[in-house]
Amino acid sequence: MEYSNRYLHLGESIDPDEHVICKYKMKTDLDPRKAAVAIATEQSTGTWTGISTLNDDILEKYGARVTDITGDVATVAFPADDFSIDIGGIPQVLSVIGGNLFGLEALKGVRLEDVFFPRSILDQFKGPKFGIQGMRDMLKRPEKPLVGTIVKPKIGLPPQGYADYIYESGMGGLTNGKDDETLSNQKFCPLEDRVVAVAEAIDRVKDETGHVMMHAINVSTSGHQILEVADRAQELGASELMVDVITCGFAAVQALAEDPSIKVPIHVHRTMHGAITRNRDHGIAMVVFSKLVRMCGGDALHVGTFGVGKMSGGAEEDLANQRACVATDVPYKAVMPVCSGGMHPALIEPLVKITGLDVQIQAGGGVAGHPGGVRGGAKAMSQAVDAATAGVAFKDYAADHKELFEAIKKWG
Ligand code: CAP
Ligand code: MG
Repeated sequence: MEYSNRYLHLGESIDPDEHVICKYKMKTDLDPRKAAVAIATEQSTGTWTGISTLNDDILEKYGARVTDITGDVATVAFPADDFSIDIGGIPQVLSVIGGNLFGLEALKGVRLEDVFFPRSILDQFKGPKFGIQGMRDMLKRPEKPLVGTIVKPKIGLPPQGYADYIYESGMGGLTNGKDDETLSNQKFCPLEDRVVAVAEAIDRVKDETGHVMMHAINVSTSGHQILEVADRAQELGASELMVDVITCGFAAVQALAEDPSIKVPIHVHRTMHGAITRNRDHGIAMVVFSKLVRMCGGDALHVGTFGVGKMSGGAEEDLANQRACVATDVPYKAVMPVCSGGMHPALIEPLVKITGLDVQIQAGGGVAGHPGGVRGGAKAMSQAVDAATAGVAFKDYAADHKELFEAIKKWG
């Protein structure tokens, strides 16, 4: 390999309005400058050897620049002109900042830790249509955390049994329901039948109690069908749509969010992200995906449970995701951060101390596993959220709230 030091610009100051700036954590036996140059070269104007077709003008205008190496983290700045958003979009962005570099022999491991986009690129995306405020308005829930469930078992229930679960959840005070990521259009629960039955259940809850709820129908599917499936679900009464961003792609989130006929929020699940984000020495940090989801228009996004639930992640990574959802330095509405995975009522007190109130907390097992059934679990979750909002200690609140008491007894 012949890597040219012409990509090395240590100490040079870079205009953040003209560049996409990436932080790469590197594991290498080489001089870290060589490893960083390998990234800058491969991902911009170069290849593994010097080439006669690369002139100074092209290198100067489009070559990436390694501007800093601190410890094992290299900063690489890509000129904004290296990117093509009108045609290309996030797939093209990812092929630059997160493409071939992961396979380079020069690096034993490399992790894209963070990315910063210039305004000229951010302005080419629309961000969420609803986001935190829009969802709160729709749910008539101005202040408290949203509280939801993932219907469990994740597969197997027929449409009516499924809708009964949502009815019980709504009667117990939950604001949100959602399909699990593996539920789609299986024979035991066809999507159209499920949408209709769930919409009826939500209407019944509203008629009987005035309580408003939404449920995200999983429309994750092949690219050529996703808009059609989403339109059909909405037409039949879906109040929210769910898409799996890693398996369907960022372009799928953007296609749904930017379709003018879609008038409901988009809940973004991230199944399979752990294959890319979990290894601290290789892959892409979730915060990068969180930023891209916001650009593409996801209204709610799974950010992890800050170390309290069942999935790996941890407070630091999850805080970065939460910040990416709500930061005010980008021209978009704030995304609702969703905490899911092993949650149950007794975990809400420590969670809300970290997250604050602008969050959607949801539990599958933590609702359906309650001794009082789904309604009991929903009530316990709602009580836990009420206590956390009021800043009352759970143990005290549980003294006169039976369902929360039972949840703490089982899981606390
Ligand atoms: C939660 C969940 C979600 C996870 C995924 C599940 O169910 O529906 O898919 O939250 O993790 O099937 O595990 P439980 P993440 O409440 O029963 O655990 O949000 O971190 O992507
Ligand atoms: Mg799930």
